[in-house]
Amino acid sequence: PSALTIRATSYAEELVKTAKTIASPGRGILAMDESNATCGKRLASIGLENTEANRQAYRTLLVSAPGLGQYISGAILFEETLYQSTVDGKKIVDLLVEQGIVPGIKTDKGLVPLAGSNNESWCQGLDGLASRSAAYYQQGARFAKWRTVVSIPNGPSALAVKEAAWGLARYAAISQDNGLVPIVEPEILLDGEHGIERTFEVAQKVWAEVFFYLAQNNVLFEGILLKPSMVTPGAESKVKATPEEVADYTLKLLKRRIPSAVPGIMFLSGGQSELEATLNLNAMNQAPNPWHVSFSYARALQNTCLKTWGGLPENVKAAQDALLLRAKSNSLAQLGKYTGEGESEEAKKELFVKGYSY
Ligand code: 5MM
Repeated sequence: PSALTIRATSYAEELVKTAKTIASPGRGILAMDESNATCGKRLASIGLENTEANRQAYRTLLVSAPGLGQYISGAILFEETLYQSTVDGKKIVDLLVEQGIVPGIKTDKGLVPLAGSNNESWCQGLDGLASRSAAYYQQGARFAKWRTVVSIPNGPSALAVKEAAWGLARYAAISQDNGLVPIVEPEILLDGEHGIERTFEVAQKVWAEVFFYLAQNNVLFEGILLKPSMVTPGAESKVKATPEEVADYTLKLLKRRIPSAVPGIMFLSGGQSELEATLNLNAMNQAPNPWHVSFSYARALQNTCLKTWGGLPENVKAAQDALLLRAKSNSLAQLGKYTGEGESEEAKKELFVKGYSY
């Protein structure tokens, strides 16, 4: 029997193939799965109303950027987008597949207060997840995303870490049973004044528990992707870290905690500026890694693009160029070949918002 039969899912071979396709050299993930509430905040920042038509116009702009698939291997969608068409009436999923981009779906139902904790959160969405995942697969999704958060200033309490890890593991097993490669995302929020050592300590705890419960739930490690936070000082720390320091700590964490069976590590940007996120990724790829170390950015891919668009049809091309520039820069960073040339002032702006909640 194949080694993959450890996971009793009929999708095992396909999961491994999907994960490998997403973790292919020079490519990463475009996270464009903002829930309607978050998308509303993004649209408000350029003076647009949060209507379905505006969300459709923006998502059409993103997925139809010419040649995007050269740098982007997967796009995470919110449920509305998975079932939506472009403004010209083409199914968004079909357009992604034509671009060589695997469609993905956010399956978590968002964060709510965790009773009994120190003002921490937990992530909802396990009820009905199997049938939702099966329906998303039918609709063309081949991978899923579940984002839960851990706060350093609020603890993290042992309870919050355990809940986050257990929820991710149950989600991962259910996703794999339904043909979706689960992206496992315990985001350690940037908030706080702590130094990089403290983030490192918390990240070690979190990932130890996540892998303990993934194993307990018989999750096939070859058929998952991770979406970790980079190990950095808290956003309000007086001490800043260089890309080399971030890379050292982050790689040390991965080496200690992440089995090499996992094909791809797709970092989130978490409020770093577009440039910082690219430089940090590039620093991590200066030497070969056991995994594909890449990106799954939302803000750090979309910020300049959104601002450039400003909701005006005549700016669509310039906005797509801005997206392609970020995608290409991060593609080069995935290969360790980014030089920082041709970057705008907008790309250097920090995107962190204190106490930010999606
Ligand atoms: C795109 O935003 C994602 C979904 O957020 P909400 O449903 O909570 O609105 C979010 O999970 C995102 O994919 C990750 O946080 C990574 O985004 P950043 O901006 O940190 O790279």
